[in-house]
Amino acid sequence: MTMRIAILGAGPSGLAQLRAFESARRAGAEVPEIVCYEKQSDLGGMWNYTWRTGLDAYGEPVHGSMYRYLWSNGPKEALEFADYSFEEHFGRPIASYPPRAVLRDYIMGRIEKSGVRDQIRFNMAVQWVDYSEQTGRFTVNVRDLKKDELVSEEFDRVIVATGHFSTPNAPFFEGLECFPGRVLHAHDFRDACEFTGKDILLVGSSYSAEDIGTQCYKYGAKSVTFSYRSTPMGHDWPAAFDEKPLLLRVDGNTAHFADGTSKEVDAIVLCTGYQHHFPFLPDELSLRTRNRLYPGDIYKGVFWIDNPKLMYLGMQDQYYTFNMFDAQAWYARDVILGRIALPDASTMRADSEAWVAREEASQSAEQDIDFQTDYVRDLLDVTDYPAFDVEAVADLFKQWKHDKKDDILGYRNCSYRSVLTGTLAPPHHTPWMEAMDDSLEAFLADSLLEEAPVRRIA
Ligand code: FAD
Ligand code: NA7
Repeated sequence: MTMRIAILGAGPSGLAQLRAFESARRAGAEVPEIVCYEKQSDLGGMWNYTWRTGLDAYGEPVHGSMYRYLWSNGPKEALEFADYSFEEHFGRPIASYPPRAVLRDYIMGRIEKSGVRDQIRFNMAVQWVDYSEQTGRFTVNVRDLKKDELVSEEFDRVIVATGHFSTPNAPFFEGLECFPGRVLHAHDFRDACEFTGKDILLVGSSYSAEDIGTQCYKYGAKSVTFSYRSTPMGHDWPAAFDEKPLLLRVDGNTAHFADGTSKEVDAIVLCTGYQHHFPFLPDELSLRTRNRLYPGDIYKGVFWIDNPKLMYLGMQDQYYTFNMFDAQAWYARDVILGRIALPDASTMRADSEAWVAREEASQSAEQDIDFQTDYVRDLLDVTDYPAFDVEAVADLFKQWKHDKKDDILGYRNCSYRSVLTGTLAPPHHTPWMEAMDDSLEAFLADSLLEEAPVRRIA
């Protein structure tokens, strides 16, 4: 009987897995039967924008956390698929920090080219996964949202690719329940224009706080106050920005901070991160972790050690994204195809613990980047994923960190060199702070015609 594989989710990670098998099939391998379940009506995962918040049209939790006017927060050269360059997709070089619609188009392009769309069942929300010790197989129970019907199928392997930036971590602060303005989590943030002319408070000091705060400023917020728990971002902020220690309580419109200071604010955005949340998995199969570079209990960052027939993709905190998901997917594929043998459980656990210990010893962002680079390299070395210079990508990330430090509102105007094609990205025709239209058409218009100076060359 042909082996059957279920992929849960058709975001960049699930798509990487489909693409990995397709490339083996085209090279002549016999591949298993694959079914990818996706609860949205299209592929692309987080890169699909939805205006909805809360529940979707079928009563399922809305997956999307992306918002209007979102531009890539890292250089596109650092996430480029090694088997499909940006130049191949767009037919010419494009600037380094594209808006969401452009990255979505790129993700779509590779999938349309590889012809795997018919393996995805859309509007199918995975409800529950069981593993039977007797049969050695999984039963995957899925709600067909359009028909409002529960269907069950059996599989030999399950690959969880449902993402982990969708279920809010939303702490409580005294007085929030009586705050007279809007209180929302970053997951529900959609449009910065809502906060034009307002004083806003963002709790958190990581990517969401930084990006939502700068974006609200770009679209006219009067002031932006960040509240950090551990460390401030420490950028050279313009006068409208302020960084305060942890929020202690809210009294009417007044936010009180741990240093005894206070500030009147109109709205509060909790940029306090996300939970790894797998309501469709039993306890014994469920990954429990905070957002970190190397979650424990999974070998090679992929295989559930207690039952490696279950795999997870993309569960790490991410410098690397699309190409790391590819590296994981190619490795998972080769284990499934019997090309790579897994060691016994104690060896897998010892290996995973050594990575976790190394992550914990890391003391800087540069060391974190080197750590994830080594992880990606470790996976790439044993598969036929097209070779690319991961160490050069690490240099791009380090350059990006410096560029952000130099100019938090201007780093997206920088250009970087593709490690695949060697092409230095052209500058965008409009500086990011002035680029109000985030459509694909606006981004691509004239992008080759303007000869603005390149501010930095990686
Ligand atoms: P996702 O993209 O989240 O896809 C998971 C898929 O699983 C979704 O399609 C979802 O509908 C589906 N799913 C979930 N539950 C079920 C279920 N029960 N049944 C069926 N299907 C299900 N990365 C970058 O590289 N650059 C950026 O600029 C960037 N910006 C970001 C900004 C925001 C606000 C966020 C939240 C993330 C950002 N990321 C960025 C990271 C982003 O998460 C990854 O690029 C990528 O989308 C992760 O892919 P994934 O497939 O692992 O997860
Ligand atoms: P992250 O990167 O996981 O960061 C979460 C932030 O929230 C971080 O600054 C945390 O502070 C802070 N946090 C978490 N819990 C609390 C509480 N209880 N009180 C105060 N502050 C808290 O999530 P992001 O949403 O920023 O980024 C996730 C992805 O979305 C990322 O890939 C982006 O590209 C978009 P800490 O530093 O731990 O003290």
